[in-house]
Amino acid sequence: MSEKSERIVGAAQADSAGAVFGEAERSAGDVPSRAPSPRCAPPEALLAAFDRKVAEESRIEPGDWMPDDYRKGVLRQMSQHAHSEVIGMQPEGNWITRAPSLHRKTILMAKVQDEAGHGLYLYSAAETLGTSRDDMIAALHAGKAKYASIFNYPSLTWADVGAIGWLVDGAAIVNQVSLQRTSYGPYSRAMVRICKEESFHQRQGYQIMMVLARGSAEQKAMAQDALDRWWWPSLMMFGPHDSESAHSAKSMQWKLKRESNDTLRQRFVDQTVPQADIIGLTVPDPELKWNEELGHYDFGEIDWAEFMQVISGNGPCNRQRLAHHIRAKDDGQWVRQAMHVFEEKHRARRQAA
Ligand code: FAQ
Repeated sequence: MSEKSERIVGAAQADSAGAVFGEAERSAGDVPSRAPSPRCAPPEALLAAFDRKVAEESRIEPGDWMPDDYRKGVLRQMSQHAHSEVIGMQPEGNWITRAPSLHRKTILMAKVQDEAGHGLYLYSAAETLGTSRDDMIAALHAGKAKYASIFNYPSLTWADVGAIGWLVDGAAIVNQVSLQRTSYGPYSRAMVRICKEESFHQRQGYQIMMVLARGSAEQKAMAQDALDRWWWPSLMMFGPHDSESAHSAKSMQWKLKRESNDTLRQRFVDQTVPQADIIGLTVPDPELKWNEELGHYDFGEIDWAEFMQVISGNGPCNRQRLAHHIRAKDDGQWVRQAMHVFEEKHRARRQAA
């Protein structure tokens, strides 16, 4: 653990989660218990207290005792989530200079900035677990930490910006609404705010698609082509089938995950297919069919070989996405240095006064 990480663990343990997101971020029913953890209690008692908190739907807070595997599990998921938000800026960022009007450009810029903000909340929330943002980013750059597979597909046309908002943000919300009840306090509070913004993102994407679908034959074809290319990768966002999901059993037991990959994927399909119908677009799945008995859509099998390729670093844009992130970090190094020097200068002045 780096010196900076150790400082962060110390701060997180000594301080409350309110210091991470501020008191204003908490809802009335979401106030963490501030009773100090009985750190000198025997391990079985600590584990029993942790299990009880999880069972009674209390949030686990940064200063609370938690099993090491839980800490690692939350950190893995939160850091991957943070990386997804930030890498996810690239496909849409690609269209900021080419948006079809000033109005669309300002909306898209605000949306992409929101994603940066989501990354920042999540990195801050993850830092409460005793690692630094620098360490998390180093793991991303070394290929040790993943980010959502969807962002390794190219955004080829303006309709792709619509499809990303409609489908990718749409899938993200379905997942994140359930994560508002995740057991780790800072993560669940970050999700409340993020969901509000993602919901706006989803609508703006759908509205782009609606306008294109109502437009000329060429515009409608562009919208259909975007749906054709983004549909299956959106379904992959929910991860492997429950039967193949390495982390689900533990994560569900800890209430880190509240609903399974397949349950969330089905919910996304059920809510999105009627939206496609309304704007006259066709979901590219010949096996898609309403199942009256189950009250759900049946749908075709995902290409899992493609999914595995993408999450192993071999998707269409994996290398480009990481190279861009590394370049942007290097290019911003002088800004971070200048900020540290400025901070030091002011601290020295305050101390001298
Ligand atoms: N892509 O055992 P499971 C957004 C990996 S935010 C890449 O089922 P788990 C906003 C998984 O990490 C989108 N890797 O894993 C936005 C694990 O590998 P590991 C991000 C994936 O964690 C919109 C292995 O496969 N949202 O889009 C994927 O229980 C527009 C085994 O899988 C979140 O991160 C995948 N799709 O379930 C931004 C939500 N699926 O770690 C910009 C939080 C699985 O052992 C523009 N995360 N893997 O090396 C979660 O809910 C979960 O982590 C899942 C995966 C559901 C993603």
